[in-house]
Amino acid sequence: MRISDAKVFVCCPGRNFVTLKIYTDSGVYGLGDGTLNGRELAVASYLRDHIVPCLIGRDPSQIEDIWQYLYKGAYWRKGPVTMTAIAAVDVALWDIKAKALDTPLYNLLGGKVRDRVMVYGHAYGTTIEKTIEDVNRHIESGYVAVRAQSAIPGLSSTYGVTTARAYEPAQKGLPAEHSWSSEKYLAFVPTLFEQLRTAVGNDVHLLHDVHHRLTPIQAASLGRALEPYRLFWMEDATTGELQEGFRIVRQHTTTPLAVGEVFDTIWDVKLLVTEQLVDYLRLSLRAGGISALRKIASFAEMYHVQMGSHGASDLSPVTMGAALHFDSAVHNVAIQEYMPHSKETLDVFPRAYRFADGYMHPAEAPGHGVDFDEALADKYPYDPAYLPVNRKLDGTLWDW
Ligand code: EZ4
Ligand code: CO
Repeated sequence: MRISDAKVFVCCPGRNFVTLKIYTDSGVYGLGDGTLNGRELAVASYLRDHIVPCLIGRDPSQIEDIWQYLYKGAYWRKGPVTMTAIAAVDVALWDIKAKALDTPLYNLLGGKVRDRVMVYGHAYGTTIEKTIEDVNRHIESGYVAVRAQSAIPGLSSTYGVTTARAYEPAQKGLPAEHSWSSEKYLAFVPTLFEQLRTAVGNDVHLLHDVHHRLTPIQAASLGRALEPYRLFWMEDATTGELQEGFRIVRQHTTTPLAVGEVFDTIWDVKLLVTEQLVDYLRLSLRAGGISALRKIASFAEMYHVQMGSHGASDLSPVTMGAALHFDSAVHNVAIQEYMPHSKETLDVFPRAYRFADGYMHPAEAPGHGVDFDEALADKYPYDPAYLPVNRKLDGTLWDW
């Protein structure tokens, strides 16, 4: 079998997605997701202009060799654009191999180690009361794990909180500006979780995302203050570029720590894993695809670190569909983030995975089980949108 062609599609069924379709001379095709929220066209060009010409004529069964060829062969390694583009190719090739062998993708990864994949949903509210109501709504619809974010009193906007029915991190047009105060945030969040834990009891996993907005010592202090409420994890408590920063957080708190949705390679987690500074890695298939994430998971497994992949709705259903095969087959996967896609998005990506009672079930169809309706996608042209930036109250650009 040979790769005969590959095409890149950019569409916006409610939000922007980049989709790679690899065709073979046997008629089997594979689909990969090349979406990098807010930087979509950079990946589309990387794929179209630099990768697709190198793929034509190759044997699609040689997934590892093609991965190495694209990673090492570029000379310029790592980085979100490169790794997202490699991920799109890698996932499409795994899809082709599983379809060619007429089996669900999880079978090629060692087979199922669990019946279903625990997911966590996103609850949010403009007040503590509304946040508790939203967490309860999630519990009523079956979720066993819920992330809770609440507007911070005294701040005009908070990332992760909206009054809209569905939360979308990117906004049309140029980047919005949010305001930030670590002091107001630190004074508020323990009260949120105190009331939340009292309201929902002990049977549900509660999670929280700090979005990298605290310094290591502030993160340490928040982790300690949240200990009585027994979080499943505190996510992105501080920025991850300096892996040593997590030593400070870890030294001071037993609240479990998760990090990594913005990481691209195994190198980004080396110290975090070998020093056991975090409990969960949040890299998604965007970080180099199934071939890369398997290695990261095996490395983490040696150090009692588990996986809990990023699963926001700005990754396309192709990533979710493929991730569920990875999640079903990899032993040290603990949980998967799940932000449901809009109806417009789901119509463009017919799929065979499903959500039931707080858990996701991978497709049982051959491949990863997610398809792409090109004609429908054509009706939704690219529409620029950006993630917001975040400034402290004095105007200093801050982390998020
Ligand atoms: O901010 O996917 O844990 N989930 C998150 C997401 C990310 C977005 C960025 O594109 O933090 O909402
Ligand atoms: Co996050």
